[in-house]
Amino acid sequence: MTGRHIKVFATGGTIAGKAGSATSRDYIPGQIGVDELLGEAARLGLQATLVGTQFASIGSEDIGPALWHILHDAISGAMADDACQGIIITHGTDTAEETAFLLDQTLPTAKPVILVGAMRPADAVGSDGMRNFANAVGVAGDEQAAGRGVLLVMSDHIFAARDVRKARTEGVDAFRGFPRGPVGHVTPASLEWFGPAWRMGEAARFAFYPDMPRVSILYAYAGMPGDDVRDAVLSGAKGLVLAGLGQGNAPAAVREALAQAAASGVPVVRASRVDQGLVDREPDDDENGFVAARALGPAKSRILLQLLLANGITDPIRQQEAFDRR
Ligand code: DAS
Repeated sequence: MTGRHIKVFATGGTIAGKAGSATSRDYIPGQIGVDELLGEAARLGLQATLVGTQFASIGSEDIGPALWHILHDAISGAMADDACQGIIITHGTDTAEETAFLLDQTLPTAKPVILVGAMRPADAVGSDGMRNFANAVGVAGDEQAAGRGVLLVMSDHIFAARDVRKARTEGVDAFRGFPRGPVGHVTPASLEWFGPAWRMGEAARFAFYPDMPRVSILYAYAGMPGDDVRDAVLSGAKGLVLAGLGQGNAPAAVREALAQAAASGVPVVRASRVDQGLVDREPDDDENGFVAARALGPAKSRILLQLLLANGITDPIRQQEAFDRR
């Protein structure tokens, strides 16, 4: 292969999964090594030189701080390597949005960093893995992919890390962007951006720390007691994200307990358990010391609050600015 020099960091997931049958419902993620994946890709005649490293062979439900640390170090090294023009991370889809957003906030935007996965294992009929991978190679090798932060490529769509959410449990078209939809469209034969790069030349927004403070997500429900909040604080949460009802609401007892937590120095972010829609600030937030998640869902709100705390940003006004930012 010739063309742009791209590093491929493999972590497992369904894109590397095998069922042992084209029609089986069950499969094991992380069965195909990066060498086999790149061997398959070589047969497609992609215009890129791909160099792979296997960092893990796991489902993304098991990805967390230890692997994030390894990935962050490796990508930082690739960013500093003049010979490398783009980086692809193969990843399970379940937590892809969290890894993408964490890297997005802690890396400069100088080179394309692309996450890619699949909803169907490699040996399933109609498998989406190799097409998604070929698309990711096209995006990672495109100069215009820089300056957009970390991107996720799935089902011919290119999403920005801040927008993207897994919105379906099955089917190849499982991801959505909110508040923006896809920022581009890609096929193995074409690539179209829907607008110019919006983060050109940006430095990392936050320093990466392997050990970040514990932040718990509290999923709100009808009849939720304030004890759910107090239990989380007692068990060591240093910050709380409410996956609230509607626009970040909760029963009065929960709001009271959250206000007490915020007053005692445990910051509280109000997000929503609803898949789409903004959670804006409301008048009580000033009094209660709450932060509104705006367009971020609970999972990414948790990561942003961890980053803020790890970087020593404890003032709710500054925290709100980080949630307001695009
Ligand atoms: N096994 C899940 C994961 O690794 C599903 C997937 O990859 O699509 O996230």
